[in-house]
Amino acid sequence: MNAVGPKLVIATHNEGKLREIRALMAPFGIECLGAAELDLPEPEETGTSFVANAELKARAAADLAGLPALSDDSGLSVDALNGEPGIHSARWAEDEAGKRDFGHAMQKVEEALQAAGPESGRDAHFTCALSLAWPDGRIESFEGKVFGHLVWPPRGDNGFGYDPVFVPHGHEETFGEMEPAAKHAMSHRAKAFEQLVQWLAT
Ligand code: ITT
Repeated sequence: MNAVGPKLVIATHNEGKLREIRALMAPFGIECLGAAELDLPEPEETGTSFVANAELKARAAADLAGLPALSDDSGLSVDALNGEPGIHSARWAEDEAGKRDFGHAMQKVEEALQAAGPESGRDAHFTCALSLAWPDGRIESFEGKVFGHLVWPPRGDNGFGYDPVFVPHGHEETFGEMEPAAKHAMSHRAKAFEQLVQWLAT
């Protein structure tokens, strides 16, 4: 049995992710500390994959806090845009001053899709890489994906980021319209989390 408790750093500065990871962790009775609570800096994401970026965030937090740390690197990949924004999903939302606006990011994705033309389709998927790092150097990573299509205009105020334009396959509501529990039952984050939990149980 692999163990992480009793305290785990959730190595993210994104409140939407923190809320979802806390909900997924709730049944396990582990005290979750957010990176902001511990005043941890945001490391520069220099990796070229979701897993590489998740690993550098988890490693930095575990080393600084001296506690096990769980990080999340995630994003939206659009088929017609050769997988962009992908690992650059947060950057697509930044204005010239570096402030994030996901209304702006969704608009940019829509404009790029329109430019690609209708024959390119509107298929997209979310990916989530979760990495769990320990202060002693151990690190484990897990990846989950959810496939669907993009709609326009954005719909719903739940979730965060690109949720209002993403409809998972087999559903009609966007992640922004779904109740949080419905998103947690099928999301990229939930799928990565399932693998993490299975690994913890081995
Ligand atoms: P941390 O690095 O501090 O965790 P971040 O927001 O910078 O926070 P990422 O680099 O992983 O995180 O950026 C991924 C972006 O992709 C994120 O800002 C979201 O807007 C978007 N994203 C990730 N998961 C999402 C989800 O479940 N629903 C909607 N958008 C999501």
